Amino acid sequence: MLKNMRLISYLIISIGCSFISCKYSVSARHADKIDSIPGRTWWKEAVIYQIYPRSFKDNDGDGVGDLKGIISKLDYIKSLGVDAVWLNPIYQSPNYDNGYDVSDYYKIQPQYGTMQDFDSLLQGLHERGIKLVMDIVVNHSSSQHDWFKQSRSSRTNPYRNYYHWWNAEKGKPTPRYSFFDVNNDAWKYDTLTNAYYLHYFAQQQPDLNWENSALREDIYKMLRFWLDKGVDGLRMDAFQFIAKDTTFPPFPAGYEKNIAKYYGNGPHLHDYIQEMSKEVLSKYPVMTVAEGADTSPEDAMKFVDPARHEFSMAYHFEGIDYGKYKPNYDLIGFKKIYSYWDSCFENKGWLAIFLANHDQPRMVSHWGNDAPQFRNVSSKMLTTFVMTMRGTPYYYYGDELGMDNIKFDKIEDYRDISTINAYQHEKNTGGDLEKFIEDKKRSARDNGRTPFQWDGNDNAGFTTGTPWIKINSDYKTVNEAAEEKDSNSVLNYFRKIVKLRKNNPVLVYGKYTLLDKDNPNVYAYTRELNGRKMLIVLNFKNKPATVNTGINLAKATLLLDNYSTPPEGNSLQPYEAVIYEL
Ligand code: TEU
Repeated sequence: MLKNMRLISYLIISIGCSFISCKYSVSARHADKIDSIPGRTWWKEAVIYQIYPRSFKDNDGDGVGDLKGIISKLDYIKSLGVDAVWLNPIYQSPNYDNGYDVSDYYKIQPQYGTMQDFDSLLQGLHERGIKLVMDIVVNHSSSQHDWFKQSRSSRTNPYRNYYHWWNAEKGKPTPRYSFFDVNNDAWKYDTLTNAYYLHYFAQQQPDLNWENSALREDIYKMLRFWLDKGVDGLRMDAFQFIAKDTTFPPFPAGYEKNIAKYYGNGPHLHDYIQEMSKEVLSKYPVMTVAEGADTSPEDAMKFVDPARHEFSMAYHFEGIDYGKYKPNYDLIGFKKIYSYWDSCFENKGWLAIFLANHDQPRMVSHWGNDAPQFRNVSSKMLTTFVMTMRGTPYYYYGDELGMDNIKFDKIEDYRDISTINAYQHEKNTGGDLEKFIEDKKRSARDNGRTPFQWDGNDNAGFTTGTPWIKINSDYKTVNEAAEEKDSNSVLNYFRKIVKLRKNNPVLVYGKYTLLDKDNPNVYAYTRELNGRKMLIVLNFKNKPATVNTGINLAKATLLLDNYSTPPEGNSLQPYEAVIYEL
């Protein structure tokens, strides 16, 4: 049945060929011998669409997105052709870090709706053949979680060891850096029991103590609860940090510049993951993706080497952190990173491919060009990159419209605890606040968290109330309704390339080879599988560029181009993206 459906869709694409610039069809003689591919699974072939629930669609007019809002847009999600939705946390939370501070793992955040809404959402997705990936945040909980309330109440409380405490009579604990703390101090003194507790993130996010087997059992129980509901995937938040050396040895000066190295991969990390896998994950047909395997390919491989029975895939941060939001990053270095990581995972293991998520500024502003004349074309070019690399594409809501950074010019507009506390830190330490605000226009997480732009009406059709965060003023032109009507829109390009990827396993499993590696403007590579070969050329610059792949294109078939006129020879227009079948 599945095979027939694949064949039918293959034929439809071969015959109908509805690409914008599709000059020729994908020839049936090149049909990939997909059944002979070892290790095939749905999550390698999937395109995963990430929804930030606070900002997707508000159904009840309180200015905050909700589950009913998502339910009302299920047909839109289906129309994208994506296979799975990853939802950022929707559990009960006081929302200091927008849901990444969970106060009850078994309840739905009331602003988002009820458990019944959740069940309807899951059912609605499944009815449309779309899977659901939940965010699992267990490096820390909220300080309002009952475990923490108990833990802090007395030194002898049974939940005391659910968290990391340092009794003050031992003196001050060895310094640990906190990502979101105003003073960057990860130890918070609590008078109640004269002790410090550890929080790698905000004060309101105390770190859970994975060294305690009772805590681990509670986490496994919680995972079973969601998996029993039929959830298909789990995104394991900040997972490289869960295991700690509880003697808290001192780190060398400057350790905070490489947190992953010192905090990541603590003792027993992989024992815990293997235990979790044995107790829970192996008993369900579930996909798992580890966030933050961000030290080295060797460390990342430990999470996903199939022989180790840990997670399905991981995402690395070396690509996303590259250049740290500098206006002009060096493309040669960018290519080197992606090529190196691909080579390390060529024979086993699997990676995610992404250029944006809720912790990042908008893809087009960060990696492309959001000036009006380049926004569309560079969005499409970046989308082409994500959809033609080896690895599972994770695609962030709104990028399919070409949504860009909002670039707030005052701190009062920000909602993100990391930006607000960093600003306060800057202020307290006499930093340059103007520069801070300028930098944040490029780098702040809130740039990527503004409401989805559904139409050109009030509040972009996101809410009838007052939105929890400002809406990007470009919504009059950049919105779903307008882009639906334009066959040349970023949105319709996204749909086409999703289809192209899904109908051509060479783009999923094919060997990746970098070409013209020293070209500072163009990223060119081939993907090859079972006699099929595709060439992808991407001009990452705002000016014309040439590429030298050494491939004679006379017999090549142009499959997709983000310009309406095909490239002439080896010349590419600004941000041009072309896919050929060779
Ligand atoms: O992020 C974990 C993580 O590694 C962050 O330090 C990330 O590098 C940082 O947010 C960049 O500014 C996860 C979530 O994705 C993030 O939204 C949460 O705030 C964080 O965990 C705490 O739960």
